Amino acid sequence: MIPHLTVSTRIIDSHTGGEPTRVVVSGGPDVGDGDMALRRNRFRDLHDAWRRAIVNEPRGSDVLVGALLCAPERATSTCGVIFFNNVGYIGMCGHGTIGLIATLAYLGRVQPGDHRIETPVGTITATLHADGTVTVANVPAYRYKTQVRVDVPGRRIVHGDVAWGGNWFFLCSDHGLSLEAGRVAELAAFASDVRNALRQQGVTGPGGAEIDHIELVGPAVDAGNDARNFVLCPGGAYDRSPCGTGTSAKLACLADDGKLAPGTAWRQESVIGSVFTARYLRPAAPLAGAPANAILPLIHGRAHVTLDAQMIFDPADIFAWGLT
Ligand code: PYC
Repeated sequence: MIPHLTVSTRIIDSHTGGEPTRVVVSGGPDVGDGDMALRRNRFRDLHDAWRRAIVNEPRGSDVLVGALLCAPERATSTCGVIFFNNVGYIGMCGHGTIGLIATLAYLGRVQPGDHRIETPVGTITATLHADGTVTVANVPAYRYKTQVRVDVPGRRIVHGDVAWGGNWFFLCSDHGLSLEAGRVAELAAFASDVRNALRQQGVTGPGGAEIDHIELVGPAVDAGNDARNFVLCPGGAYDRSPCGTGTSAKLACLADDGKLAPGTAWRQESVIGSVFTARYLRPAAPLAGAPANAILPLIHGRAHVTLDAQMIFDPADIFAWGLT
């Protein structure tokens, strides 16, 4: 028999509206204690090979979002989580949180009800409903800049809003493209050019924060929905789901423009036609650390578990720790 070094790392995959999440439920890197931002930094600085081993080829793919399940810092939280992808770490992940709760429900570790989850960008609440769907009360979202003009070399001049929904987004509707599943390569190439133009032209979030998600916005295909999006993720893959943090950013822009009232449902369709139903609340009092126009987004969707597996590290496999 070929000798295997098995590190007993258990991973559970799910998908949320077509977008996969791989939760490391045990045997992952030891990122110590402290808040999730601190643990994320340790993960990044000391254990980045684990990220590649978990989500990159040959075990994973560019599309996978990884989630390291952590013990919470506070007794009032169900757990902590650090989200990562093929190129690095992301602050929050809406589809990933829905996948995480579906995973914990599959393991019998959570029951219907509210669950506080610590993330590197703040504590959120995920509500597991009796029918298996999940509502994520995300971190506060807000629009930072309105209709910024960007000259995309070789393409066109576009305008977009810079908004925070747990990650930084540039939301652009004058892209001139049709948001169809059959055109994702064209959409990704365009969105990637927009992201490069933002970098070159110094368009950032506050304090120079990189805008690493590009959201192309367009009309819904299904008449029952409100809008469709195409979201380019930091590593070049596109989000198969409507993107929970991107939908939160969209809600912040709609709220600022007076185009959506608090509590009103917004059905956000992804480029492959999967849907999140979103709403927002206005905070009753100013939120610490958030601007006056911040809103509280609620994202509702469903994930399905697809795989329960153990990672195997073969000492003879030069790619056991993933491709860079
Ligand atoms: O659902 O927030 C999200 C997300 C971010 C990146 C991929 N999905």
